[in-house]
Amino acid sequence: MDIRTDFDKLARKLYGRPIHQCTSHELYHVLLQLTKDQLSERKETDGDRKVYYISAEFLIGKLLSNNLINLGIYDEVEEILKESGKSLTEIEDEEMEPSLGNGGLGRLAACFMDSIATLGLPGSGIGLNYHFGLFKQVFKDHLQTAEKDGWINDRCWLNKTDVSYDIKFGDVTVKSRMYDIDVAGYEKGLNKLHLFDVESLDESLVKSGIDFDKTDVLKNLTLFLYPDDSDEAGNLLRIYQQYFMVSNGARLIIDEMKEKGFDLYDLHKHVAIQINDTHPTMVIPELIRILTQEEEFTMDDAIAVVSKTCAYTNHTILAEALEKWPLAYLEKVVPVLVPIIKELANRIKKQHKDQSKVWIIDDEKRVHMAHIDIHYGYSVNGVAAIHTDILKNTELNVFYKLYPDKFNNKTNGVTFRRWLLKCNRPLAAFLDKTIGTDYRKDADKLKDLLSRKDDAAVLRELKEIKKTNKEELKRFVKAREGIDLDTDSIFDIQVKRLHEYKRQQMNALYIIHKYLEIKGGKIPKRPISCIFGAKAAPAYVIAKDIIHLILVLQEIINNDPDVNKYLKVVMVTNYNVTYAEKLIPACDISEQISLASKEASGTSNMKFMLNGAVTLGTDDGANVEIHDLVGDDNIYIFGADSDTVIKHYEKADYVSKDIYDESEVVKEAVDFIISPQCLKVGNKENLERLYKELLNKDWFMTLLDLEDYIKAKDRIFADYEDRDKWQRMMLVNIANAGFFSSDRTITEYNRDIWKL
Ligand code: 26Q
Repeated sequence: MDIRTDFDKLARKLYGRPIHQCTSHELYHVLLQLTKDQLSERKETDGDRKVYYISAEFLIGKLLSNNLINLGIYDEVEEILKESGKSLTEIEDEEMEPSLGNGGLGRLAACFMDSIATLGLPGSGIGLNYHFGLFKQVFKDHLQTAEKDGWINDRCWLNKTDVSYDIKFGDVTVKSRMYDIDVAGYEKGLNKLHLFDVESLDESLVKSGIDFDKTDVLKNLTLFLYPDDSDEAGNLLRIYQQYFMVSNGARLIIDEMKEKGFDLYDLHKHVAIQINDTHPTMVIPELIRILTQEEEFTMDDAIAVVSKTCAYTNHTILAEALEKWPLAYLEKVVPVLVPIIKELANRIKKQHKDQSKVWIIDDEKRVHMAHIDIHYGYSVNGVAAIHTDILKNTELNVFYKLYPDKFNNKTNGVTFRRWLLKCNRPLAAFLDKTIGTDYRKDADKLKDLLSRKDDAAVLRELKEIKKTNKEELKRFVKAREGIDLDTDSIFDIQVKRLHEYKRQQMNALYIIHKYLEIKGGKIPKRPISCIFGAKAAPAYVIAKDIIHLILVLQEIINNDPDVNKYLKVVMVTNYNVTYAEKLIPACDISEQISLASKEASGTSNMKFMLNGAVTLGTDDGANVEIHDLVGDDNIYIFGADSDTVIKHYEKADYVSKDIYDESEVVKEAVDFIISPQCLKVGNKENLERLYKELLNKDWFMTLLDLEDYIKAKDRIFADYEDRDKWQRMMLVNIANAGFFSSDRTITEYNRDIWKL
């Protein structure tokens, strides 16, 4: 097949013009069609045993470039466009980003789909077709505001199917429709992401911002990703969404079993269902319900089969993030599941009479979704070594004692197609030239780079690539934010959801410290650019206050002529996958500073490492494994370790005010939050609330690690000046990143859990 001919033919067919006369907008449409045609020529990977990855989030990001890479036609298309005076980057700007996820968990699901396809495994994703993904973030008066972020139009990747089900809720029956997105593997393989939608949806319900009438599920069920869960209506809608997702999924799975002529008693032999966090947990009672009520299974048989089919992944130890739904909510939304859930709960209660910690329904009549997964699933996995250890030894210890064999670790990974080949073309080209192209399919081959760690030419080239990527980011940030970055400065980047445990506030306190130092005449050797990207949940008050503080600092520092030559602060607007693809390749210092024990894994830490940034982090999540791989000399670790932190929580002996009183450095930084300078630019209410939070509560122990953080950060900035040493650190990080390929992760899921 000849891409050039097809491309040109399609342009003439759709627009009556050759490629060079089409606009970028038109060319996007042509390329979308061309790519869809190419995808339709691949046969879906099939087999007698298949995994269904059910997830409330698939943060897929833009797909055009990624598909071109995986289809092996990226270079050719780029060349053809170049000849017509166009660039693929320009055309990519025309694509809307589907933000169908909040952060790590959703992006992980997208990386996993890419790897499942690439490894040639039979598997489908099952999720929801939100019409508006995560809100679009806009800053007004140094505060975050939220707007709707639509992505569905006649030029998107969705393909309508003829699969449709009637989904019955307590009060209403909703007709579903399945849409598919093709997921191409690298060079070969094709799998499907099935996204279920509501036929009767009404987008016009959304008035201003992200507010909408939450009462009529027929019209709003798939309108938004996780609507506000701060009120009862929001919580109920979330349960409607979850049941809608799993009921459609369960029906699809059973239909596919029947179509292939398999006996439903053999469900566990042909199907593995991976439950991504507790959001899809209701698939367990729903399958049991269908088997007992529609397929004449006994309760014992249904439970036995389903328990051998479902596997659960845990992504957090934060108690507040573990779903516990009031039984009354379930009675209202899904009354048909309640008798099943009660039956499942009773069996456990009978077996473990005096161990109420493992019960499914607690004294307050709340249903612990994770407990359903653990008792009635065959595998429980954490997402990084330390996280799984904490689950086993602390958080889920009672369950671990009951079912030691169910527990296993699967350290997260990221797809190198998007997070290297696509987002960092210069680095990929350099690797091709230096170690050959084998690493593209076998990420461990990146280790071959280690033999070149003293090769001056290689190190110089790495430095130049970083510089090129910084220039690229500089252009992007200038266009988006109107802020000038100095590409000779150190790019210090923290991008992730805003959460107190991730401690963006600690980074902000460092910036205050540095600002005051510079004001006092202590000038850094090299300018520093502190870059943030983060969205706060609309109902998370303190998180929004932290964004406010960072925006206030941005205003003060960037406009202070004494300081802005040496220090800049940028909080990028609407951080998303597209922005990540620009930021990560340009980064020098990767900020991974969560309170030890709290970040289950992190995945941006892996992407940064792969792109030649050096980690500044706590021994938490996958940082621990990065540390093991690169050794003490190629990472900067600071702060209290997880055992110390866990002990503080057990003893309840952490008092932030004591640290504030004892340390002049800490006091000075914290006080600045409510200084006249900040209050002149920002709001008293937001700044005072944050100040008081840090002094009187500081649940995630910011002040505990602040001094050590300042020391580590000054050390890393000093080391940056030894340019040879720094470039060698970059190289060692890239060379050791192979372990974090999601191909490795999926190979392990398959070896230990799915056995496809
Ligand atoms: C729960 C109840 C009600 C409303 C919302 C939620 C909810 C929504 C999203 C709970 C959790 C999430 C997302 C969690 C998440 O992204 N966790 C991250 O998962 C990554 C992949 O495993 C890890 O790398 C991160 O450490 C973890 O924070």
